[in-house]
Amino acid sequence: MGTDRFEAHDYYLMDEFLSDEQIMIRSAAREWLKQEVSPIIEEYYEKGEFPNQIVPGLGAIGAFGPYIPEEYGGAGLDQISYGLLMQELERCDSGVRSTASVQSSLVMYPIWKYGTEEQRQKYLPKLASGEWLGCFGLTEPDYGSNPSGMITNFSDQGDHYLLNGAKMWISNAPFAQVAVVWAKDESGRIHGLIVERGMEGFSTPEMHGKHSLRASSTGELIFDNVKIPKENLLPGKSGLGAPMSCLDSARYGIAWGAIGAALDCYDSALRYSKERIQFDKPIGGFQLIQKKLAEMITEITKAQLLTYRLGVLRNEGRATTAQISMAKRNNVEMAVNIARESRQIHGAMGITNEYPCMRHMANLESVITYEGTHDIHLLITGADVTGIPAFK
Ligand code: TGC
Ligand code: FAD
Repeated sequence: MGTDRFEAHDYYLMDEFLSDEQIMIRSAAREWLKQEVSPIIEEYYEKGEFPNQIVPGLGAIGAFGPYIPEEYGGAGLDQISYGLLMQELERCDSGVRSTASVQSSLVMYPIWKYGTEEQRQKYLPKLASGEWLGCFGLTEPDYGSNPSGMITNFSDQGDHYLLNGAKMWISNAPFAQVAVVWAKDESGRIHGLIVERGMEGFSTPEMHGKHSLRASSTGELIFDNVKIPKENLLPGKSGLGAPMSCLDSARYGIAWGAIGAALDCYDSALRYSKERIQFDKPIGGFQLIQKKLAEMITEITKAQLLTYRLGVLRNEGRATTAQISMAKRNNVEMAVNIARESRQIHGAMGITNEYPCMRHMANLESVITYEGTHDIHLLITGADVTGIPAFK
């Protein structure tokens, strides 16, 4: 990829809703990404590796635990700042945003919300700085959309628990120092356990062959009679609602992140349409190209409005799971469509690593599936408006 020429687009002057602090946080993240991540992201995407060297920088811009209180090393920011950070990260690459989402909402959040004070003190500062990376194990080979069916289980052995089972499709599993794992007790109730790398019987093989989210590492978590100290259970909440509340926070971040990917695709297409000459004029002068661009910025603007309002509701503690599902579903589909249109505007160049659209397009195929598939989110909205769940 050449120099990162990204310029933000704010068609409805949404920045007027933002505080100076929020704009500053976003600018700092944007500049750091342009300098440190954009120049290397295509190379790592092609290699199929996460660029581990960016982890301290992610910690420094506040991407790990943006809304976790400062006393635990977090940035103590509001939900809109958190969203803006996710937007900037995904503007660069969904895999980079994924790492921050998992760390913040799926690892730090449950430890902060449901952990003991000792657990908070032990893990949160190291996770906030990036000294440690974490992962979140909910999905299993036979239980994806239906996590309540999970098989992974633990039994009480008096002075410790014994954990058995396997998780699959786990972001950052191959190198995470710590995993928040959801497993059933002997009565079938779901609990969160903190599992650390190095515990006997715990392995994390990497999964290969992804055509999407290639700059993020994905793996399995395998538990073969792993002894878990009793103090590693998250005592604050049990049942499926515990992991689901973490997903609310991560899905909210994805709603913002998808706008970032869409903005990058739009920005690149707009610039290309003014520079590329065919039939003696810039292709941006043809009505069919203008239709694509006009529809892109319209959809981005609608998503920005939806998501900003959701952020206000999150700040007030009023956003519902179903509202979050609506935004995740709408924005990811919007971004997928824009990535595809952007790729077409770039013609053959659109399939190369000179431009970001094909990488975003492929990444978004993961984003539309993880954290609840597109159709599961539709069913969440359906259940909310009718009062009749149609999952089973
Ligand atoms: P259901 O009967 O609806 O609910 C069971 C219990 O859970 C409670 N609950 C929630 N509580 C808090 N917040 C939420 N968002 C909640 N959603 C549900 C619910 O109240 C109930 O509690 P109780 O006390 O009455 O028992 O559950 P169900 O089994 O019918 O499933 C519903 C369904 C399908 C909507 C849900 O399970 C679902 O969303 N499935 C999708 C699974 C998913 O999103 N997995 C994501 C894995 S993590 C991931 O993908 C990370 S990607 C990382 C990256 O960014 O790289
Ligand atoms: P399935 O549940 O098997 O679904 C297959 C199809 O059936 C989908 O189209 C789905 O919409 C449809 N379907 C399922 N149930 C219904 C229904 N009731 N009604 C109608 N249609 C239905 N998980 C983690 O726990 N931690 C992670 O860090 C993590 N990272 C991931 C990273 C990547 C790159 C990917 C791709 C996935 C990751 N996941 C992670 C897993 C992800 O959450 C699951 O893939 C997702 O929840 C869907 O589960 P599944 O793939 O088993 O699909």
